[in-house]
Amino acid sequence: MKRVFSGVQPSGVLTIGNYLGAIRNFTKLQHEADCFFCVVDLHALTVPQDPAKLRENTLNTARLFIASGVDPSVATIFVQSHVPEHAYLSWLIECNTYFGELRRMTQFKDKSARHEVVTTGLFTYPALMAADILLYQTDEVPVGEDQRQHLELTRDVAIRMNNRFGQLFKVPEAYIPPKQAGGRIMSLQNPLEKMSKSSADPRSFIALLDPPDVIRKKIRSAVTDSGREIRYDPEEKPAISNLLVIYSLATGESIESLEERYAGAGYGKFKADLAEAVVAMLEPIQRRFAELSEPGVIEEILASGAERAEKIARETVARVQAAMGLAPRPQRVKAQS
Ligand code: AQP
Repeated sequence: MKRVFSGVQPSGVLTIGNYLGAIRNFTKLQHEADCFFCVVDLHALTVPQDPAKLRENTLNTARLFIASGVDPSVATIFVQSHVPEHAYLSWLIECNTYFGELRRMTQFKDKSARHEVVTTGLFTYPALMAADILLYQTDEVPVGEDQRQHLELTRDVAIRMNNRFGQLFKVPEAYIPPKQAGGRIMSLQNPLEKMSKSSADPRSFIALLDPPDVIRKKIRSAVTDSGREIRYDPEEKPAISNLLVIYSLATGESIESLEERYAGAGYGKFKADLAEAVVAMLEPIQRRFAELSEPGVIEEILASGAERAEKIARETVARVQAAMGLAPRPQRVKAQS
């Protein structure tokens, strides 16, 4: 059975971008692969976080996986920092990754431009992501388009280390939906930027836990393009194209059919109907999320997920340690006096 790994940062409340780009695909893949879905809290630390909020977002991200349809009796759900091998393998990978490779990463360029203080963790983030994936001998990684470059780097480093030290890792493939299928959902306030859960402007994203009235308000105030025509044309009409993609994914109706149905209708009617479609898509997720908030439920799932993940992670780390020449830790033979 093929193995799948994907991670989501608890750097805020998940958005419909995270859901349509990645998590919705988790629910499909879980029935055909051995899946590991991880809340990557160590990645979130690469930019400043409020500790109490980070703890809350970590548990809520795991709850949202399940509320979105990931079944913990089928897939392994766990928190990255509960399996210390992630940070350990990251160091071994950093020692095989080149400065120039990391400097080329566009996510580093974007995020470092947005923060006054830039940590080395933000710079080496792709090495930790490579460790996450390679620890589990992963075949496939379901992610949004923004992670393509990091995936390419993961593959390059895996091939390099396999050539140098012998077969250590499976070389993973990316599983990225095309743009029209949710691979890149854009901000509601600037359709040239992707939707992000940590954006300073909450009107730019729809969080999976936004109440219906907030969703309606955010969609009403979403920017539109000049003209009144509702047409999919990402070059000329990036804002409406983004809203059409969201509408199509929320309802299953094709973009062509939506274009026909709203020909001449104007933006007001289109946005009002879109808002109801998004409210309806999120209603079952929000209902299940509330049920999962009972104390102890998510903790039990995460404890068993970490146990399962740890077993595989330890096997990979032991293999890499030996191949790279790290001396095994000796066992004491003499009894202590
Ligand atoms: N706008 C998006 N459209 C489609 N997919 C997206 N993803 C993120 N944004 C979009 C995918 O969601 C998964 C989890 O992402 P992440 O939490 O690891 O970090 P990110 O890619 O940096 O997502 P955010 O929401 O923009 O987080 P912040 O604001 O903290 O940087 C990934 O598979 C990602 O591709």
